[in-house]
Amino acid sequence: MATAPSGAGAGGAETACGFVAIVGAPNVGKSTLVNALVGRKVSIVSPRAQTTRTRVRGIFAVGAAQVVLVDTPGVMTPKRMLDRAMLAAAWGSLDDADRVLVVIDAAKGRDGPAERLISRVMARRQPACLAVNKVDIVDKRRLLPLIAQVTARGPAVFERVFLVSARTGDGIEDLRQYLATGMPAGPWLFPEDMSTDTPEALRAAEVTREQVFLQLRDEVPRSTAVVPVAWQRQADGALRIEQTVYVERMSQRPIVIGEDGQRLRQIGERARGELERLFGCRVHLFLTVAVRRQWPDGREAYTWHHLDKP
Ligand SMILES: Nc1nc2c(ncn2[C@@H]2O[C@H](COP(=O)(O)OP(=O)(O)OP(=O)(O)O)[C@@H](O)[C@H]2O)c(=O)[nH]1
Ligand SMILES: [Mg+2]
Repeated sequence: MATAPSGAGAGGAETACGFVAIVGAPNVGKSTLVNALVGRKVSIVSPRAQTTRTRVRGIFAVGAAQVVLVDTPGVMTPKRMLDRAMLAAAWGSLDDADRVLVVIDAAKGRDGPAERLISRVMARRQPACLAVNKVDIVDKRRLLPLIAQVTARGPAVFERVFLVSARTGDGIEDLRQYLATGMPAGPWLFPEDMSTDTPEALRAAEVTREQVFLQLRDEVPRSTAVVPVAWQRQADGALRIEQTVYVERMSQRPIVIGEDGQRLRQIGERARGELERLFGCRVHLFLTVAVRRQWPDGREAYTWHHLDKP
């Protein structure tokens, strides 16, 4: 029988721990779902596709079972080197996974991208389940035909199908319980109070990147990056955080900065508010906007925030 690190596992029961890889097309709500399952925001969310760039782990426990969710970039046809790195991150996550959770958008059903994804997952013959997300935006009368459609290839495709709304929380508890029950016996890999293993400086940079996407939408390319520069705890307990927002072209710099610096101030203000909630202290955030040419095809662009396995 496996032993848990001290504090892990409830009531002395045999502990379990495992990885669940979350895969799906861009924008189906994978990161929102991870946040809903964890109960905290660990992965950033935006209305535009390809928000998640690397694997992001979200951790939760039910009873004696710890579940490590691996949020991944949306699976798409690669066009640039950044895409290929993102794709490798998505598919690579399946190698370590005890279970795969495929996510599709209820409004789209099994469209072309979903179909291709499901075929690839099936070919791997790993235990997989399906979450049909965003059921809140679908007419209830369409749900039954939708289940029939998604399970059309026979019961062997997915062990279970869940209809969920990561936004409203509908169906999330069932999915949590199910994922926890399927974890293999073994010690917990992370401390009980840990909800992600992303280092704080990177989480902070992601919060700013989320604001860039939320406020500028398609005005800046999705390759726009935010990089941590400095991180300092001050004597009064406040955090002093410096970050650089990298855009691809000189012409995009004024878009991020805005007239009289208005846009950048807005981005900084909102990010700061979120960071203060996240870290529970006062935050002083300093943002610089810089241009990095050839970003999308330069390796440097994404290797800096690649997270190693624990
Ligand atoms: N109505 C509704 N919207 C949702 C739901 N889940 C996510 N969304 C929205 O869908 C959009 C994309 O959500 P994300 O969680 O960033 O999607 P993702 O699959 O992680 O996207 P990528 O990281 O780009 O692959 C955001 O605007 C979310 O607010 C849901 O259950 N219902
Ligand atoms: Mg995402």
